[in-house]
Amino acid sequence: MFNRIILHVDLDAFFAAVEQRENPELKGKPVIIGADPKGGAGRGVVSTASYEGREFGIRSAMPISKAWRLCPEGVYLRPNFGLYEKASEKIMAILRKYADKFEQVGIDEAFLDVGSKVRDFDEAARLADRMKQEVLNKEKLTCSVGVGPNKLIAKLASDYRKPYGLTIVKPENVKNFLKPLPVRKIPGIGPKAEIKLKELGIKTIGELAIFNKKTLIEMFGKWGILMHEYANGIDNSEVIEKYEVKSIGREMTFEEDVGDSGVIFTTIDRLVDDFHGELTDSDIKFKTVSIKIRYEDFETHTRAKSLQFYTDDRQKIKDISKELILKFLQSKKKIRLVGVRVSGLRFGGKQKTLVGEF
Ligand code: TTP
Ligand code: MG
Repeated sequence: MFNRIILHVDLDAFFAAVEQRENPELKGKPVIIGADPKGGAGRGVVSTASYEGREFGIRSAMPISKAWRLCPEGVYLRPNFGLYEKASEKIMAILRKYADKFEQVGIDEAFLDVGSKVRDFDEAARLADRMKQEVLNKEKLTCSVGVGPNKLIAKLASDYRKPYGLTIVKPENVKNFLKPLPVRKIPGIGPKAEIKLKELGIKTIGELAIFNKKTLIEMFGKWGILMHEYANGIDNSEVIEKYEVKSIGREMTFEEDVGDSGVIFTTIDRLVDDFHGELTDSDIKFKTVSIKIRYEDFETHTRAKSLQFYTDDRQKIKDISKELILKFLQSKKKIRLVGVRVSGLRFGGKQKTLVGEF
């Protein structure tokens, strides 16, 4: 836990910046992404605004009708999530290379543990600078980076100077960095906690840091302890690699190469029975089934079939797999391996993503 060096990266005005990149005419203009303003009568909220739009006072989550009043001359666009996701994927792939451990948070944020890549904070600053430049050169988007001894400080630091900022907070400067910041900057302190703290006479993180812990616990329970630790710059949480499940399946290498189609078919049934529970347990549906087959001479083939609809039907996976594999069973060669996989996944009603630790 000692001497960690953590980076936090956050893209600047992300949705709006991507739109400005795609359409250079929008550069330098107030671009507001969100609900349809309908000439000021629109319902719904602002997702984000370009920095030009922010000069009019427009902020994320503000009613779109209010944004319209503040800046009727702005360019109002509905979000194009597919476009932002594509940009995000490419940027994350760039950032990942700079880290020992990488944790994406949301669409435009990531934590990087760079402990073994650099020896000290000065080297970390240079690495962060190179990284920012690579994102700008390759993806034509700017990000802000914070460097600190833990995730909390790195996150607050990336937010400190924006856009295209780089803020380094060395361990010896943590206290002074935090001191003047409003308590609302601490992740988890929302408007309600802010009011409660204000009643105690606490407005800044510095005031919270020296406040009586017992009173905080009485008021907030366990969260009071954590809040006090945060205010003192303590955060031992680690950067956790997460991966998104893109497909689910199984494959099997036979002890002895197989020539009998019947054995292949029962193996397919077994493989499907083996992983099908993962789909139902996690409320996952699929659209595509693919098979893999490897002959005794290691020649390998895959084939896939996509359905018109999402399903989690077990029998369907079995039927399609057998249909796909059939033509490979006509060969005289014996089979060394078979595999079945489903992809094109849709996660439950709530669109949750499956994450796991490496
Ligand atoms: P943020 O990183 O919070 O905001 P931002 O990237 O637009 O601006 P900043 O320069 O301050 O980082 O969020 C990333 C994207 O998430 C943002 O571009 C749009 C979306 N978003 C919403 O849709 N609604 C919201 O309330 C917020 C905060 C963000
Ligand atoms: Mg951002």
